[in-house]
Amino acid sequence: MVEISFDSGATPAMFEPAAESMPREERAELQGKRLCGLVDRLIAAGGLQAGRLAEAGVTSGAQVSLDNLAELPTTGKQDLWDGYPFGLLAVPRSDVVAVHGSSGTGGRPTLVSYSRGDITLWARMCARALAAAGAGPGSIVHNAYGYGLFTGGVGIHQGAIELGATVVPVSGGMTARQVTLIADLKPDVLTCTPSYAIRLGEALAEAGLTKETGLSLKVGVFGAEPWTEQMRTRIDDLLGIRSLDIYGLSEVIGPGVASECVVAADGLHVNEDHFLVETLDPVTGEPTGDGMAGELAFTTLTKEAMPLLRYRTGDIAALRHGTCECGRTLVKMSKVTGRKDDMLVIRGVNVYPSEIERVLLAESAVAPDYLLVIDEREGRRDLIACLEFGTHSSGGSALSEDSAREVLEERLRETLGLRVDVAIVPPGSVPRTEVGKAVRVRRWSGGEPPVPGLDAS
Ligand code: DLL
Repeated sequence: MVEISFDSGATPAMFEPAAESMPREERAELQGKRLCGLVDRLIAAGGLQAGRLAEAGVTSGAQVSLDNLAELPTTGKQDLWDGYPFGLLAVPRSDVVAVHGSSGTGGRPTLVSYSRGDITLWARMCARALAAAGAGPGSIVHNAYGYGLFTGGVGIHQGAIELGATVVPVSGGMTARQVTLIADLKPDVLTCTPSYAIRLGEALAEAGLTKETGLSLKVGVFGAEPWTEQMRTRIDDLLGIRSLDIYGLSEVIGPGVASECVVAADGLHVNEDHFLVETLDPVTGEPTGDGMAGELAFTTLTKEAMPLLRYRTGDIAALRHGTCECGRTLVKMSKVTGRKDDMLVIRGVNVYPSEIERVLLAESAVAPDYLLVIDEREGRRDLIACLEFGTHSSGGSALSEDSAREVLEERLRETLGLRVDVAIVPPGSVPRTEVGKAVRVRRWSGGEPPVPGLDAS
């Protein structure tokens, strides 16, 4: 792991130490009070969630507590779609100061409304995340998350300002310009998707900018899409930085729901004083225990415009309580290991793309960009992992292309109990992600292969 030294040489300061290191019992009391207040607000607002609470026999916040949380109704993405565009508001429409969201299926985005208070909360949560990464007043944050409806760019932007850092609002894409700005402004923090961090790392290396030649970056705060520990190692090597994970979703607030600290970097501290978190069995909806993987569900305790009760995210992770070396007492979530709806079923075997990524990127001869192709031509259902070979700068593997293919197919079979064909394609042919979230899986039902160089036979 890359050693990062901070100017002070000490553990980086928390942005809101009283809240982030609050004793667990004290926080539970605060959460309980906020939960009662939220339920009262939802009931007062009327609408879908009030209706569901009434069906569950809840007519006042005084009836609810953390102990009976699991008896309260849940919400889901369908509720947002049904209420599009301004459904689920708990404030007058005129109190909404911004909308953000994510691209949804069927062309309609999932839209989320923010009050002035929500925007302030969001900035504080992102400031917490940047401070946990070691940033502070004076840091320069190169923000290559996309700006727009997507919450990544604007969220980190506001957080950096709240922290007193200098933000460079470069947004995604136009990689050559990003390289120039990094060379000239010498940022210490990079914020973008992990797949774009790889793209940018390659472009910086091509321009001769590496740790050895004076690349200024120390730390990266990467999220918005799933990525594995193996991908983290690749990015750390490529950029000579410490990569940290940040998680969030528009429905809850955007980035800043949870993030890793640079001290431990072994899970994401959930800002649970504002976003009460549970893990639920994805099928039955029953809570799973500490350390058990389940679907993350969040209750937005303090959000004003569009508060949500037990919002089921579809993201799979595990929670772990305890006090971190950094001093935070906030519950930690594991990296997201998959999405309920991303699970591939190949010849009866269930597999998440991240499980395949873990096996592929453990082999240093393989470049970090890959694409999983589901070959559905003429009634087939085969999985092909398309990889580039030998373009990873710190490769160092003695394997030839043919032996790498054999070794990886064998490891995939052993680990997943599934035959995955490995196709080594020419350098540069796996599509790179310049803007937005990486696409790791494509279906191939006929015509041209989704990756040039993939044998169509
Ligand atoms: O992706 C918010 C965000 C922006 C998070 C920048 C981190 C950094 P949405 O576009 O609404 O919001 O997408 C939310 O992205 O439910 C997860 O499936 C996925 N996701 C977000 N962060 C991570 C992460 C933003 N660190 C959806 N690891 C979520 C894995 C992530 N998946």
